[in-house]
Amino acid sequence: MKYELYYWPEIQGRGEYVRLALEEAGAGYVDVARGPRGSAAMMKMMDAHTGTPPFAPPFLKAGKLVIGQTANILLYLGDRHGLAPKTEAGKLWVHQLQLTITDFVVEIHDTHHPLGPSLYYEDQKAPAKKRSAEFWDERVPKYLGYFERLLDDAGGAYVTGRRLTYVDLSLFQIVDGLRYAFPNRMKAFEKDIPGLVDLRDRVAARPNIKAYLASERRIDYNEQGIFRRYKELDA
Ligand SMILES: N[C@@H](CCC(=O)N[C@@H](CS)C(=O)NCC(=O)O)C(=O)O
Repeated sequence: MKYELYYWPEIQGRGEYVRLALEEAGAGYVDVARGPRGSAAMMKMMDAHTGTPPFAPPFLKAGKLVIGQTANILLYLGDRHGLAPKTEAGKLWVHQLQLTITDFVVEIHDTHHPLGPSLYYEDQKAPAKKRSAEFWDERVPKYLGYFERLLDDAGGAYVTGRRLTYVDLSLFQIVDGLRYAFPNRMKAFEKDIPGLVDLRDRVAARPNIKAYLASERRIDYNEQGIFRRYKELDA
């Protein structure tokens, strides 16, 4: 079965967590909105009055299933492609971790859009600066400190131990994205998360991920996505 991924064509955004899982699994997929008339097809799926229309991208079409919400998509793919533990407790655990990453992604987004996603960044620069300072003083140490501790406690190469899960792929994206958006802050902070930095490199070196990162399928970071580089926020 060839999956259809629906996500905004110009950004990594939340679609990237799904792309990384599909790429690691070596699964066949089409990034629909990046193809001709793909964005219109994506809108049509969201406007549907039958089935399970998603509220927002990313969503994945897998045969007859249409699955929305990043963590929900990963729950599905993790099970089918060996990117999650097999036990119920293990599945719930990695899903819980992914939902925590989902919360963190919202906070990353809110560093540049603290007043709301519909307003221009230029109209919320001062609050964004304040929010970014709080983000780095309080939230990054709390979230990444948590994942660093889990990694340490697991005693293996990955967050749940010896085997890679989709959570490790997402943590790769988090560390990599923060490096892009906040190079100065990350430079100073990385000494506090040596395990996560190693994890980022370990994931980047996996053959399928390495090939993906070097391919045109990997969209470059830019100032439309979740991770945006604004010098004034990286003081
Ligand atoms: N909780 C959802 C959030 C989905 C979401 O916010 N998608 C963004 C793009 S990254 C979007 O297009 N949102 C449209 C909107 O909120 O109106 C997830 O994790 O997938």
